[in-house]
Amino acid sequence: MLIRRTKGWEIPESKATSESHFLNRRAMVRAMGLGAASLALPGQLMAQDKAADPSAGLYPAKRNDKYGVPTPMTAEKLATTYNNFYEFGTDKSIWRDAQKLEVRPWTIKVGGMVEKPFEIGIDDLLAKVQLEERVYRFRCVETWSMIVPWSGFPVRSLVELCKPLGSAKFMVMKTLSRPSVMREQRDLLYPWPYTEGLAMDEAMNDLAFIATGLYGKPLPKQNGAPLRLMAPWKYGFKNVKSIVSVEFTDKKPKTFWEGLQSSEYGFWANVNPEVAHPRWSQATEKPLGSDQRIPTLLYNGYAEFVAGLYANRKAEKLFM
Ligand SMILES: Nc1nc2c(c(=O)[nH]1)N[C@H]1C(S)=C(S)[C@@H](COP(=O)(O)O)O[C@H]1N2
Ligand SMILES: [Mo]
Repeated sequence: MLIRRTKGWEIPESKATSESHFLNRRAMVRAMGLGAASLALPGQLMAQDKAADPSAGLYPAKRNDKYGVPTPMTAEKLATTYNNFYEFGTDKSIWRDAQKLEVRPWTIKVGGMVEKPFEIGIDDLLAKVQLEERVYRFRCVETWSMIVPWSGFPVRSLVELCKPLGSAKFMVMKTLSRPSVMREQRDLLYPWPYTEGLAMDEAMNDLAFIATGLYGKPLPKQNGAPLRLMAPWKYGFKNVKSIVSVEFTDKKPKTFWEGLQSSEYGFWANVNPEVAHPRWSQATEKPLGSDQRIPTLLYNGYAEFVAGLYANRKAEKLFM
């Protein structure tokens, strides 16, 4: 029954409403029925946030180009006004609703198979890590893609702070529960909170990143402030936003998408152009802002860094 509900993710992006719709500000304002008093542009809203955000001074961070600097960069306005964040709604234009999310104070709870469970505030966490900027390719399972500069720190730095037991096999991350502003969380047919995870060797891989910034500024709320996962060799849905819980376990976690539709979305979710989604091809992708589709790359172009992780996992469904 769940799987028969028609939602945005059930159709490939190419068949969904064209994103130009979301970029026409007048159309957007009209569609949202906003009055003149609330005609703020994304840029203005973000400038206000920056003033209020105690971490604003940490950005921009020094760029690390070790994993390449793919081009062309996606326009900031596109990456920050075309989003998937189902807690706020099932269409791509949730950026404005997401501004209601308060990201201070923000506490991350660390537990499960660790030496000692603890909680840490986001600004204390930011003080303990070395921020850097990485320009990564990003590929949504719906076949749209982007190239954006994330700021943040390696997942490995977070793992080291958490001190998991040697017997832990997976790292599980969950999004905030706050139905008062994350209105879709009132719909109990979804397996909230949004849950994702990595195997420990994936979490320790150089490429696995926690993003806390975007385009040289603190992460916009719609992109998952104040911290979200960024594993660029996997489909976009792995990259859980607005994390409040990090747990270590020896059992493979059941993720949000597996809970919704396990025949189509699995745990590993590595990008592979040769393995089609049950309802559409993954061979090509449409960069945000472009009319032309381009070929999708194995592991989203990051095979040299991550293919080795899967050498002994060939029996698993690595590409869904
Ligand atoms: N909590 C949460 N995290 C999430 C999602 C979501 O709906 N909720 N959507 C995922 C999907 S499907 C994609 S493609 C990316 C989109 O990230 P972006 O909006 O920053 O481009 O976030 C991922 N992380
Ligand atoms: Mo996605």
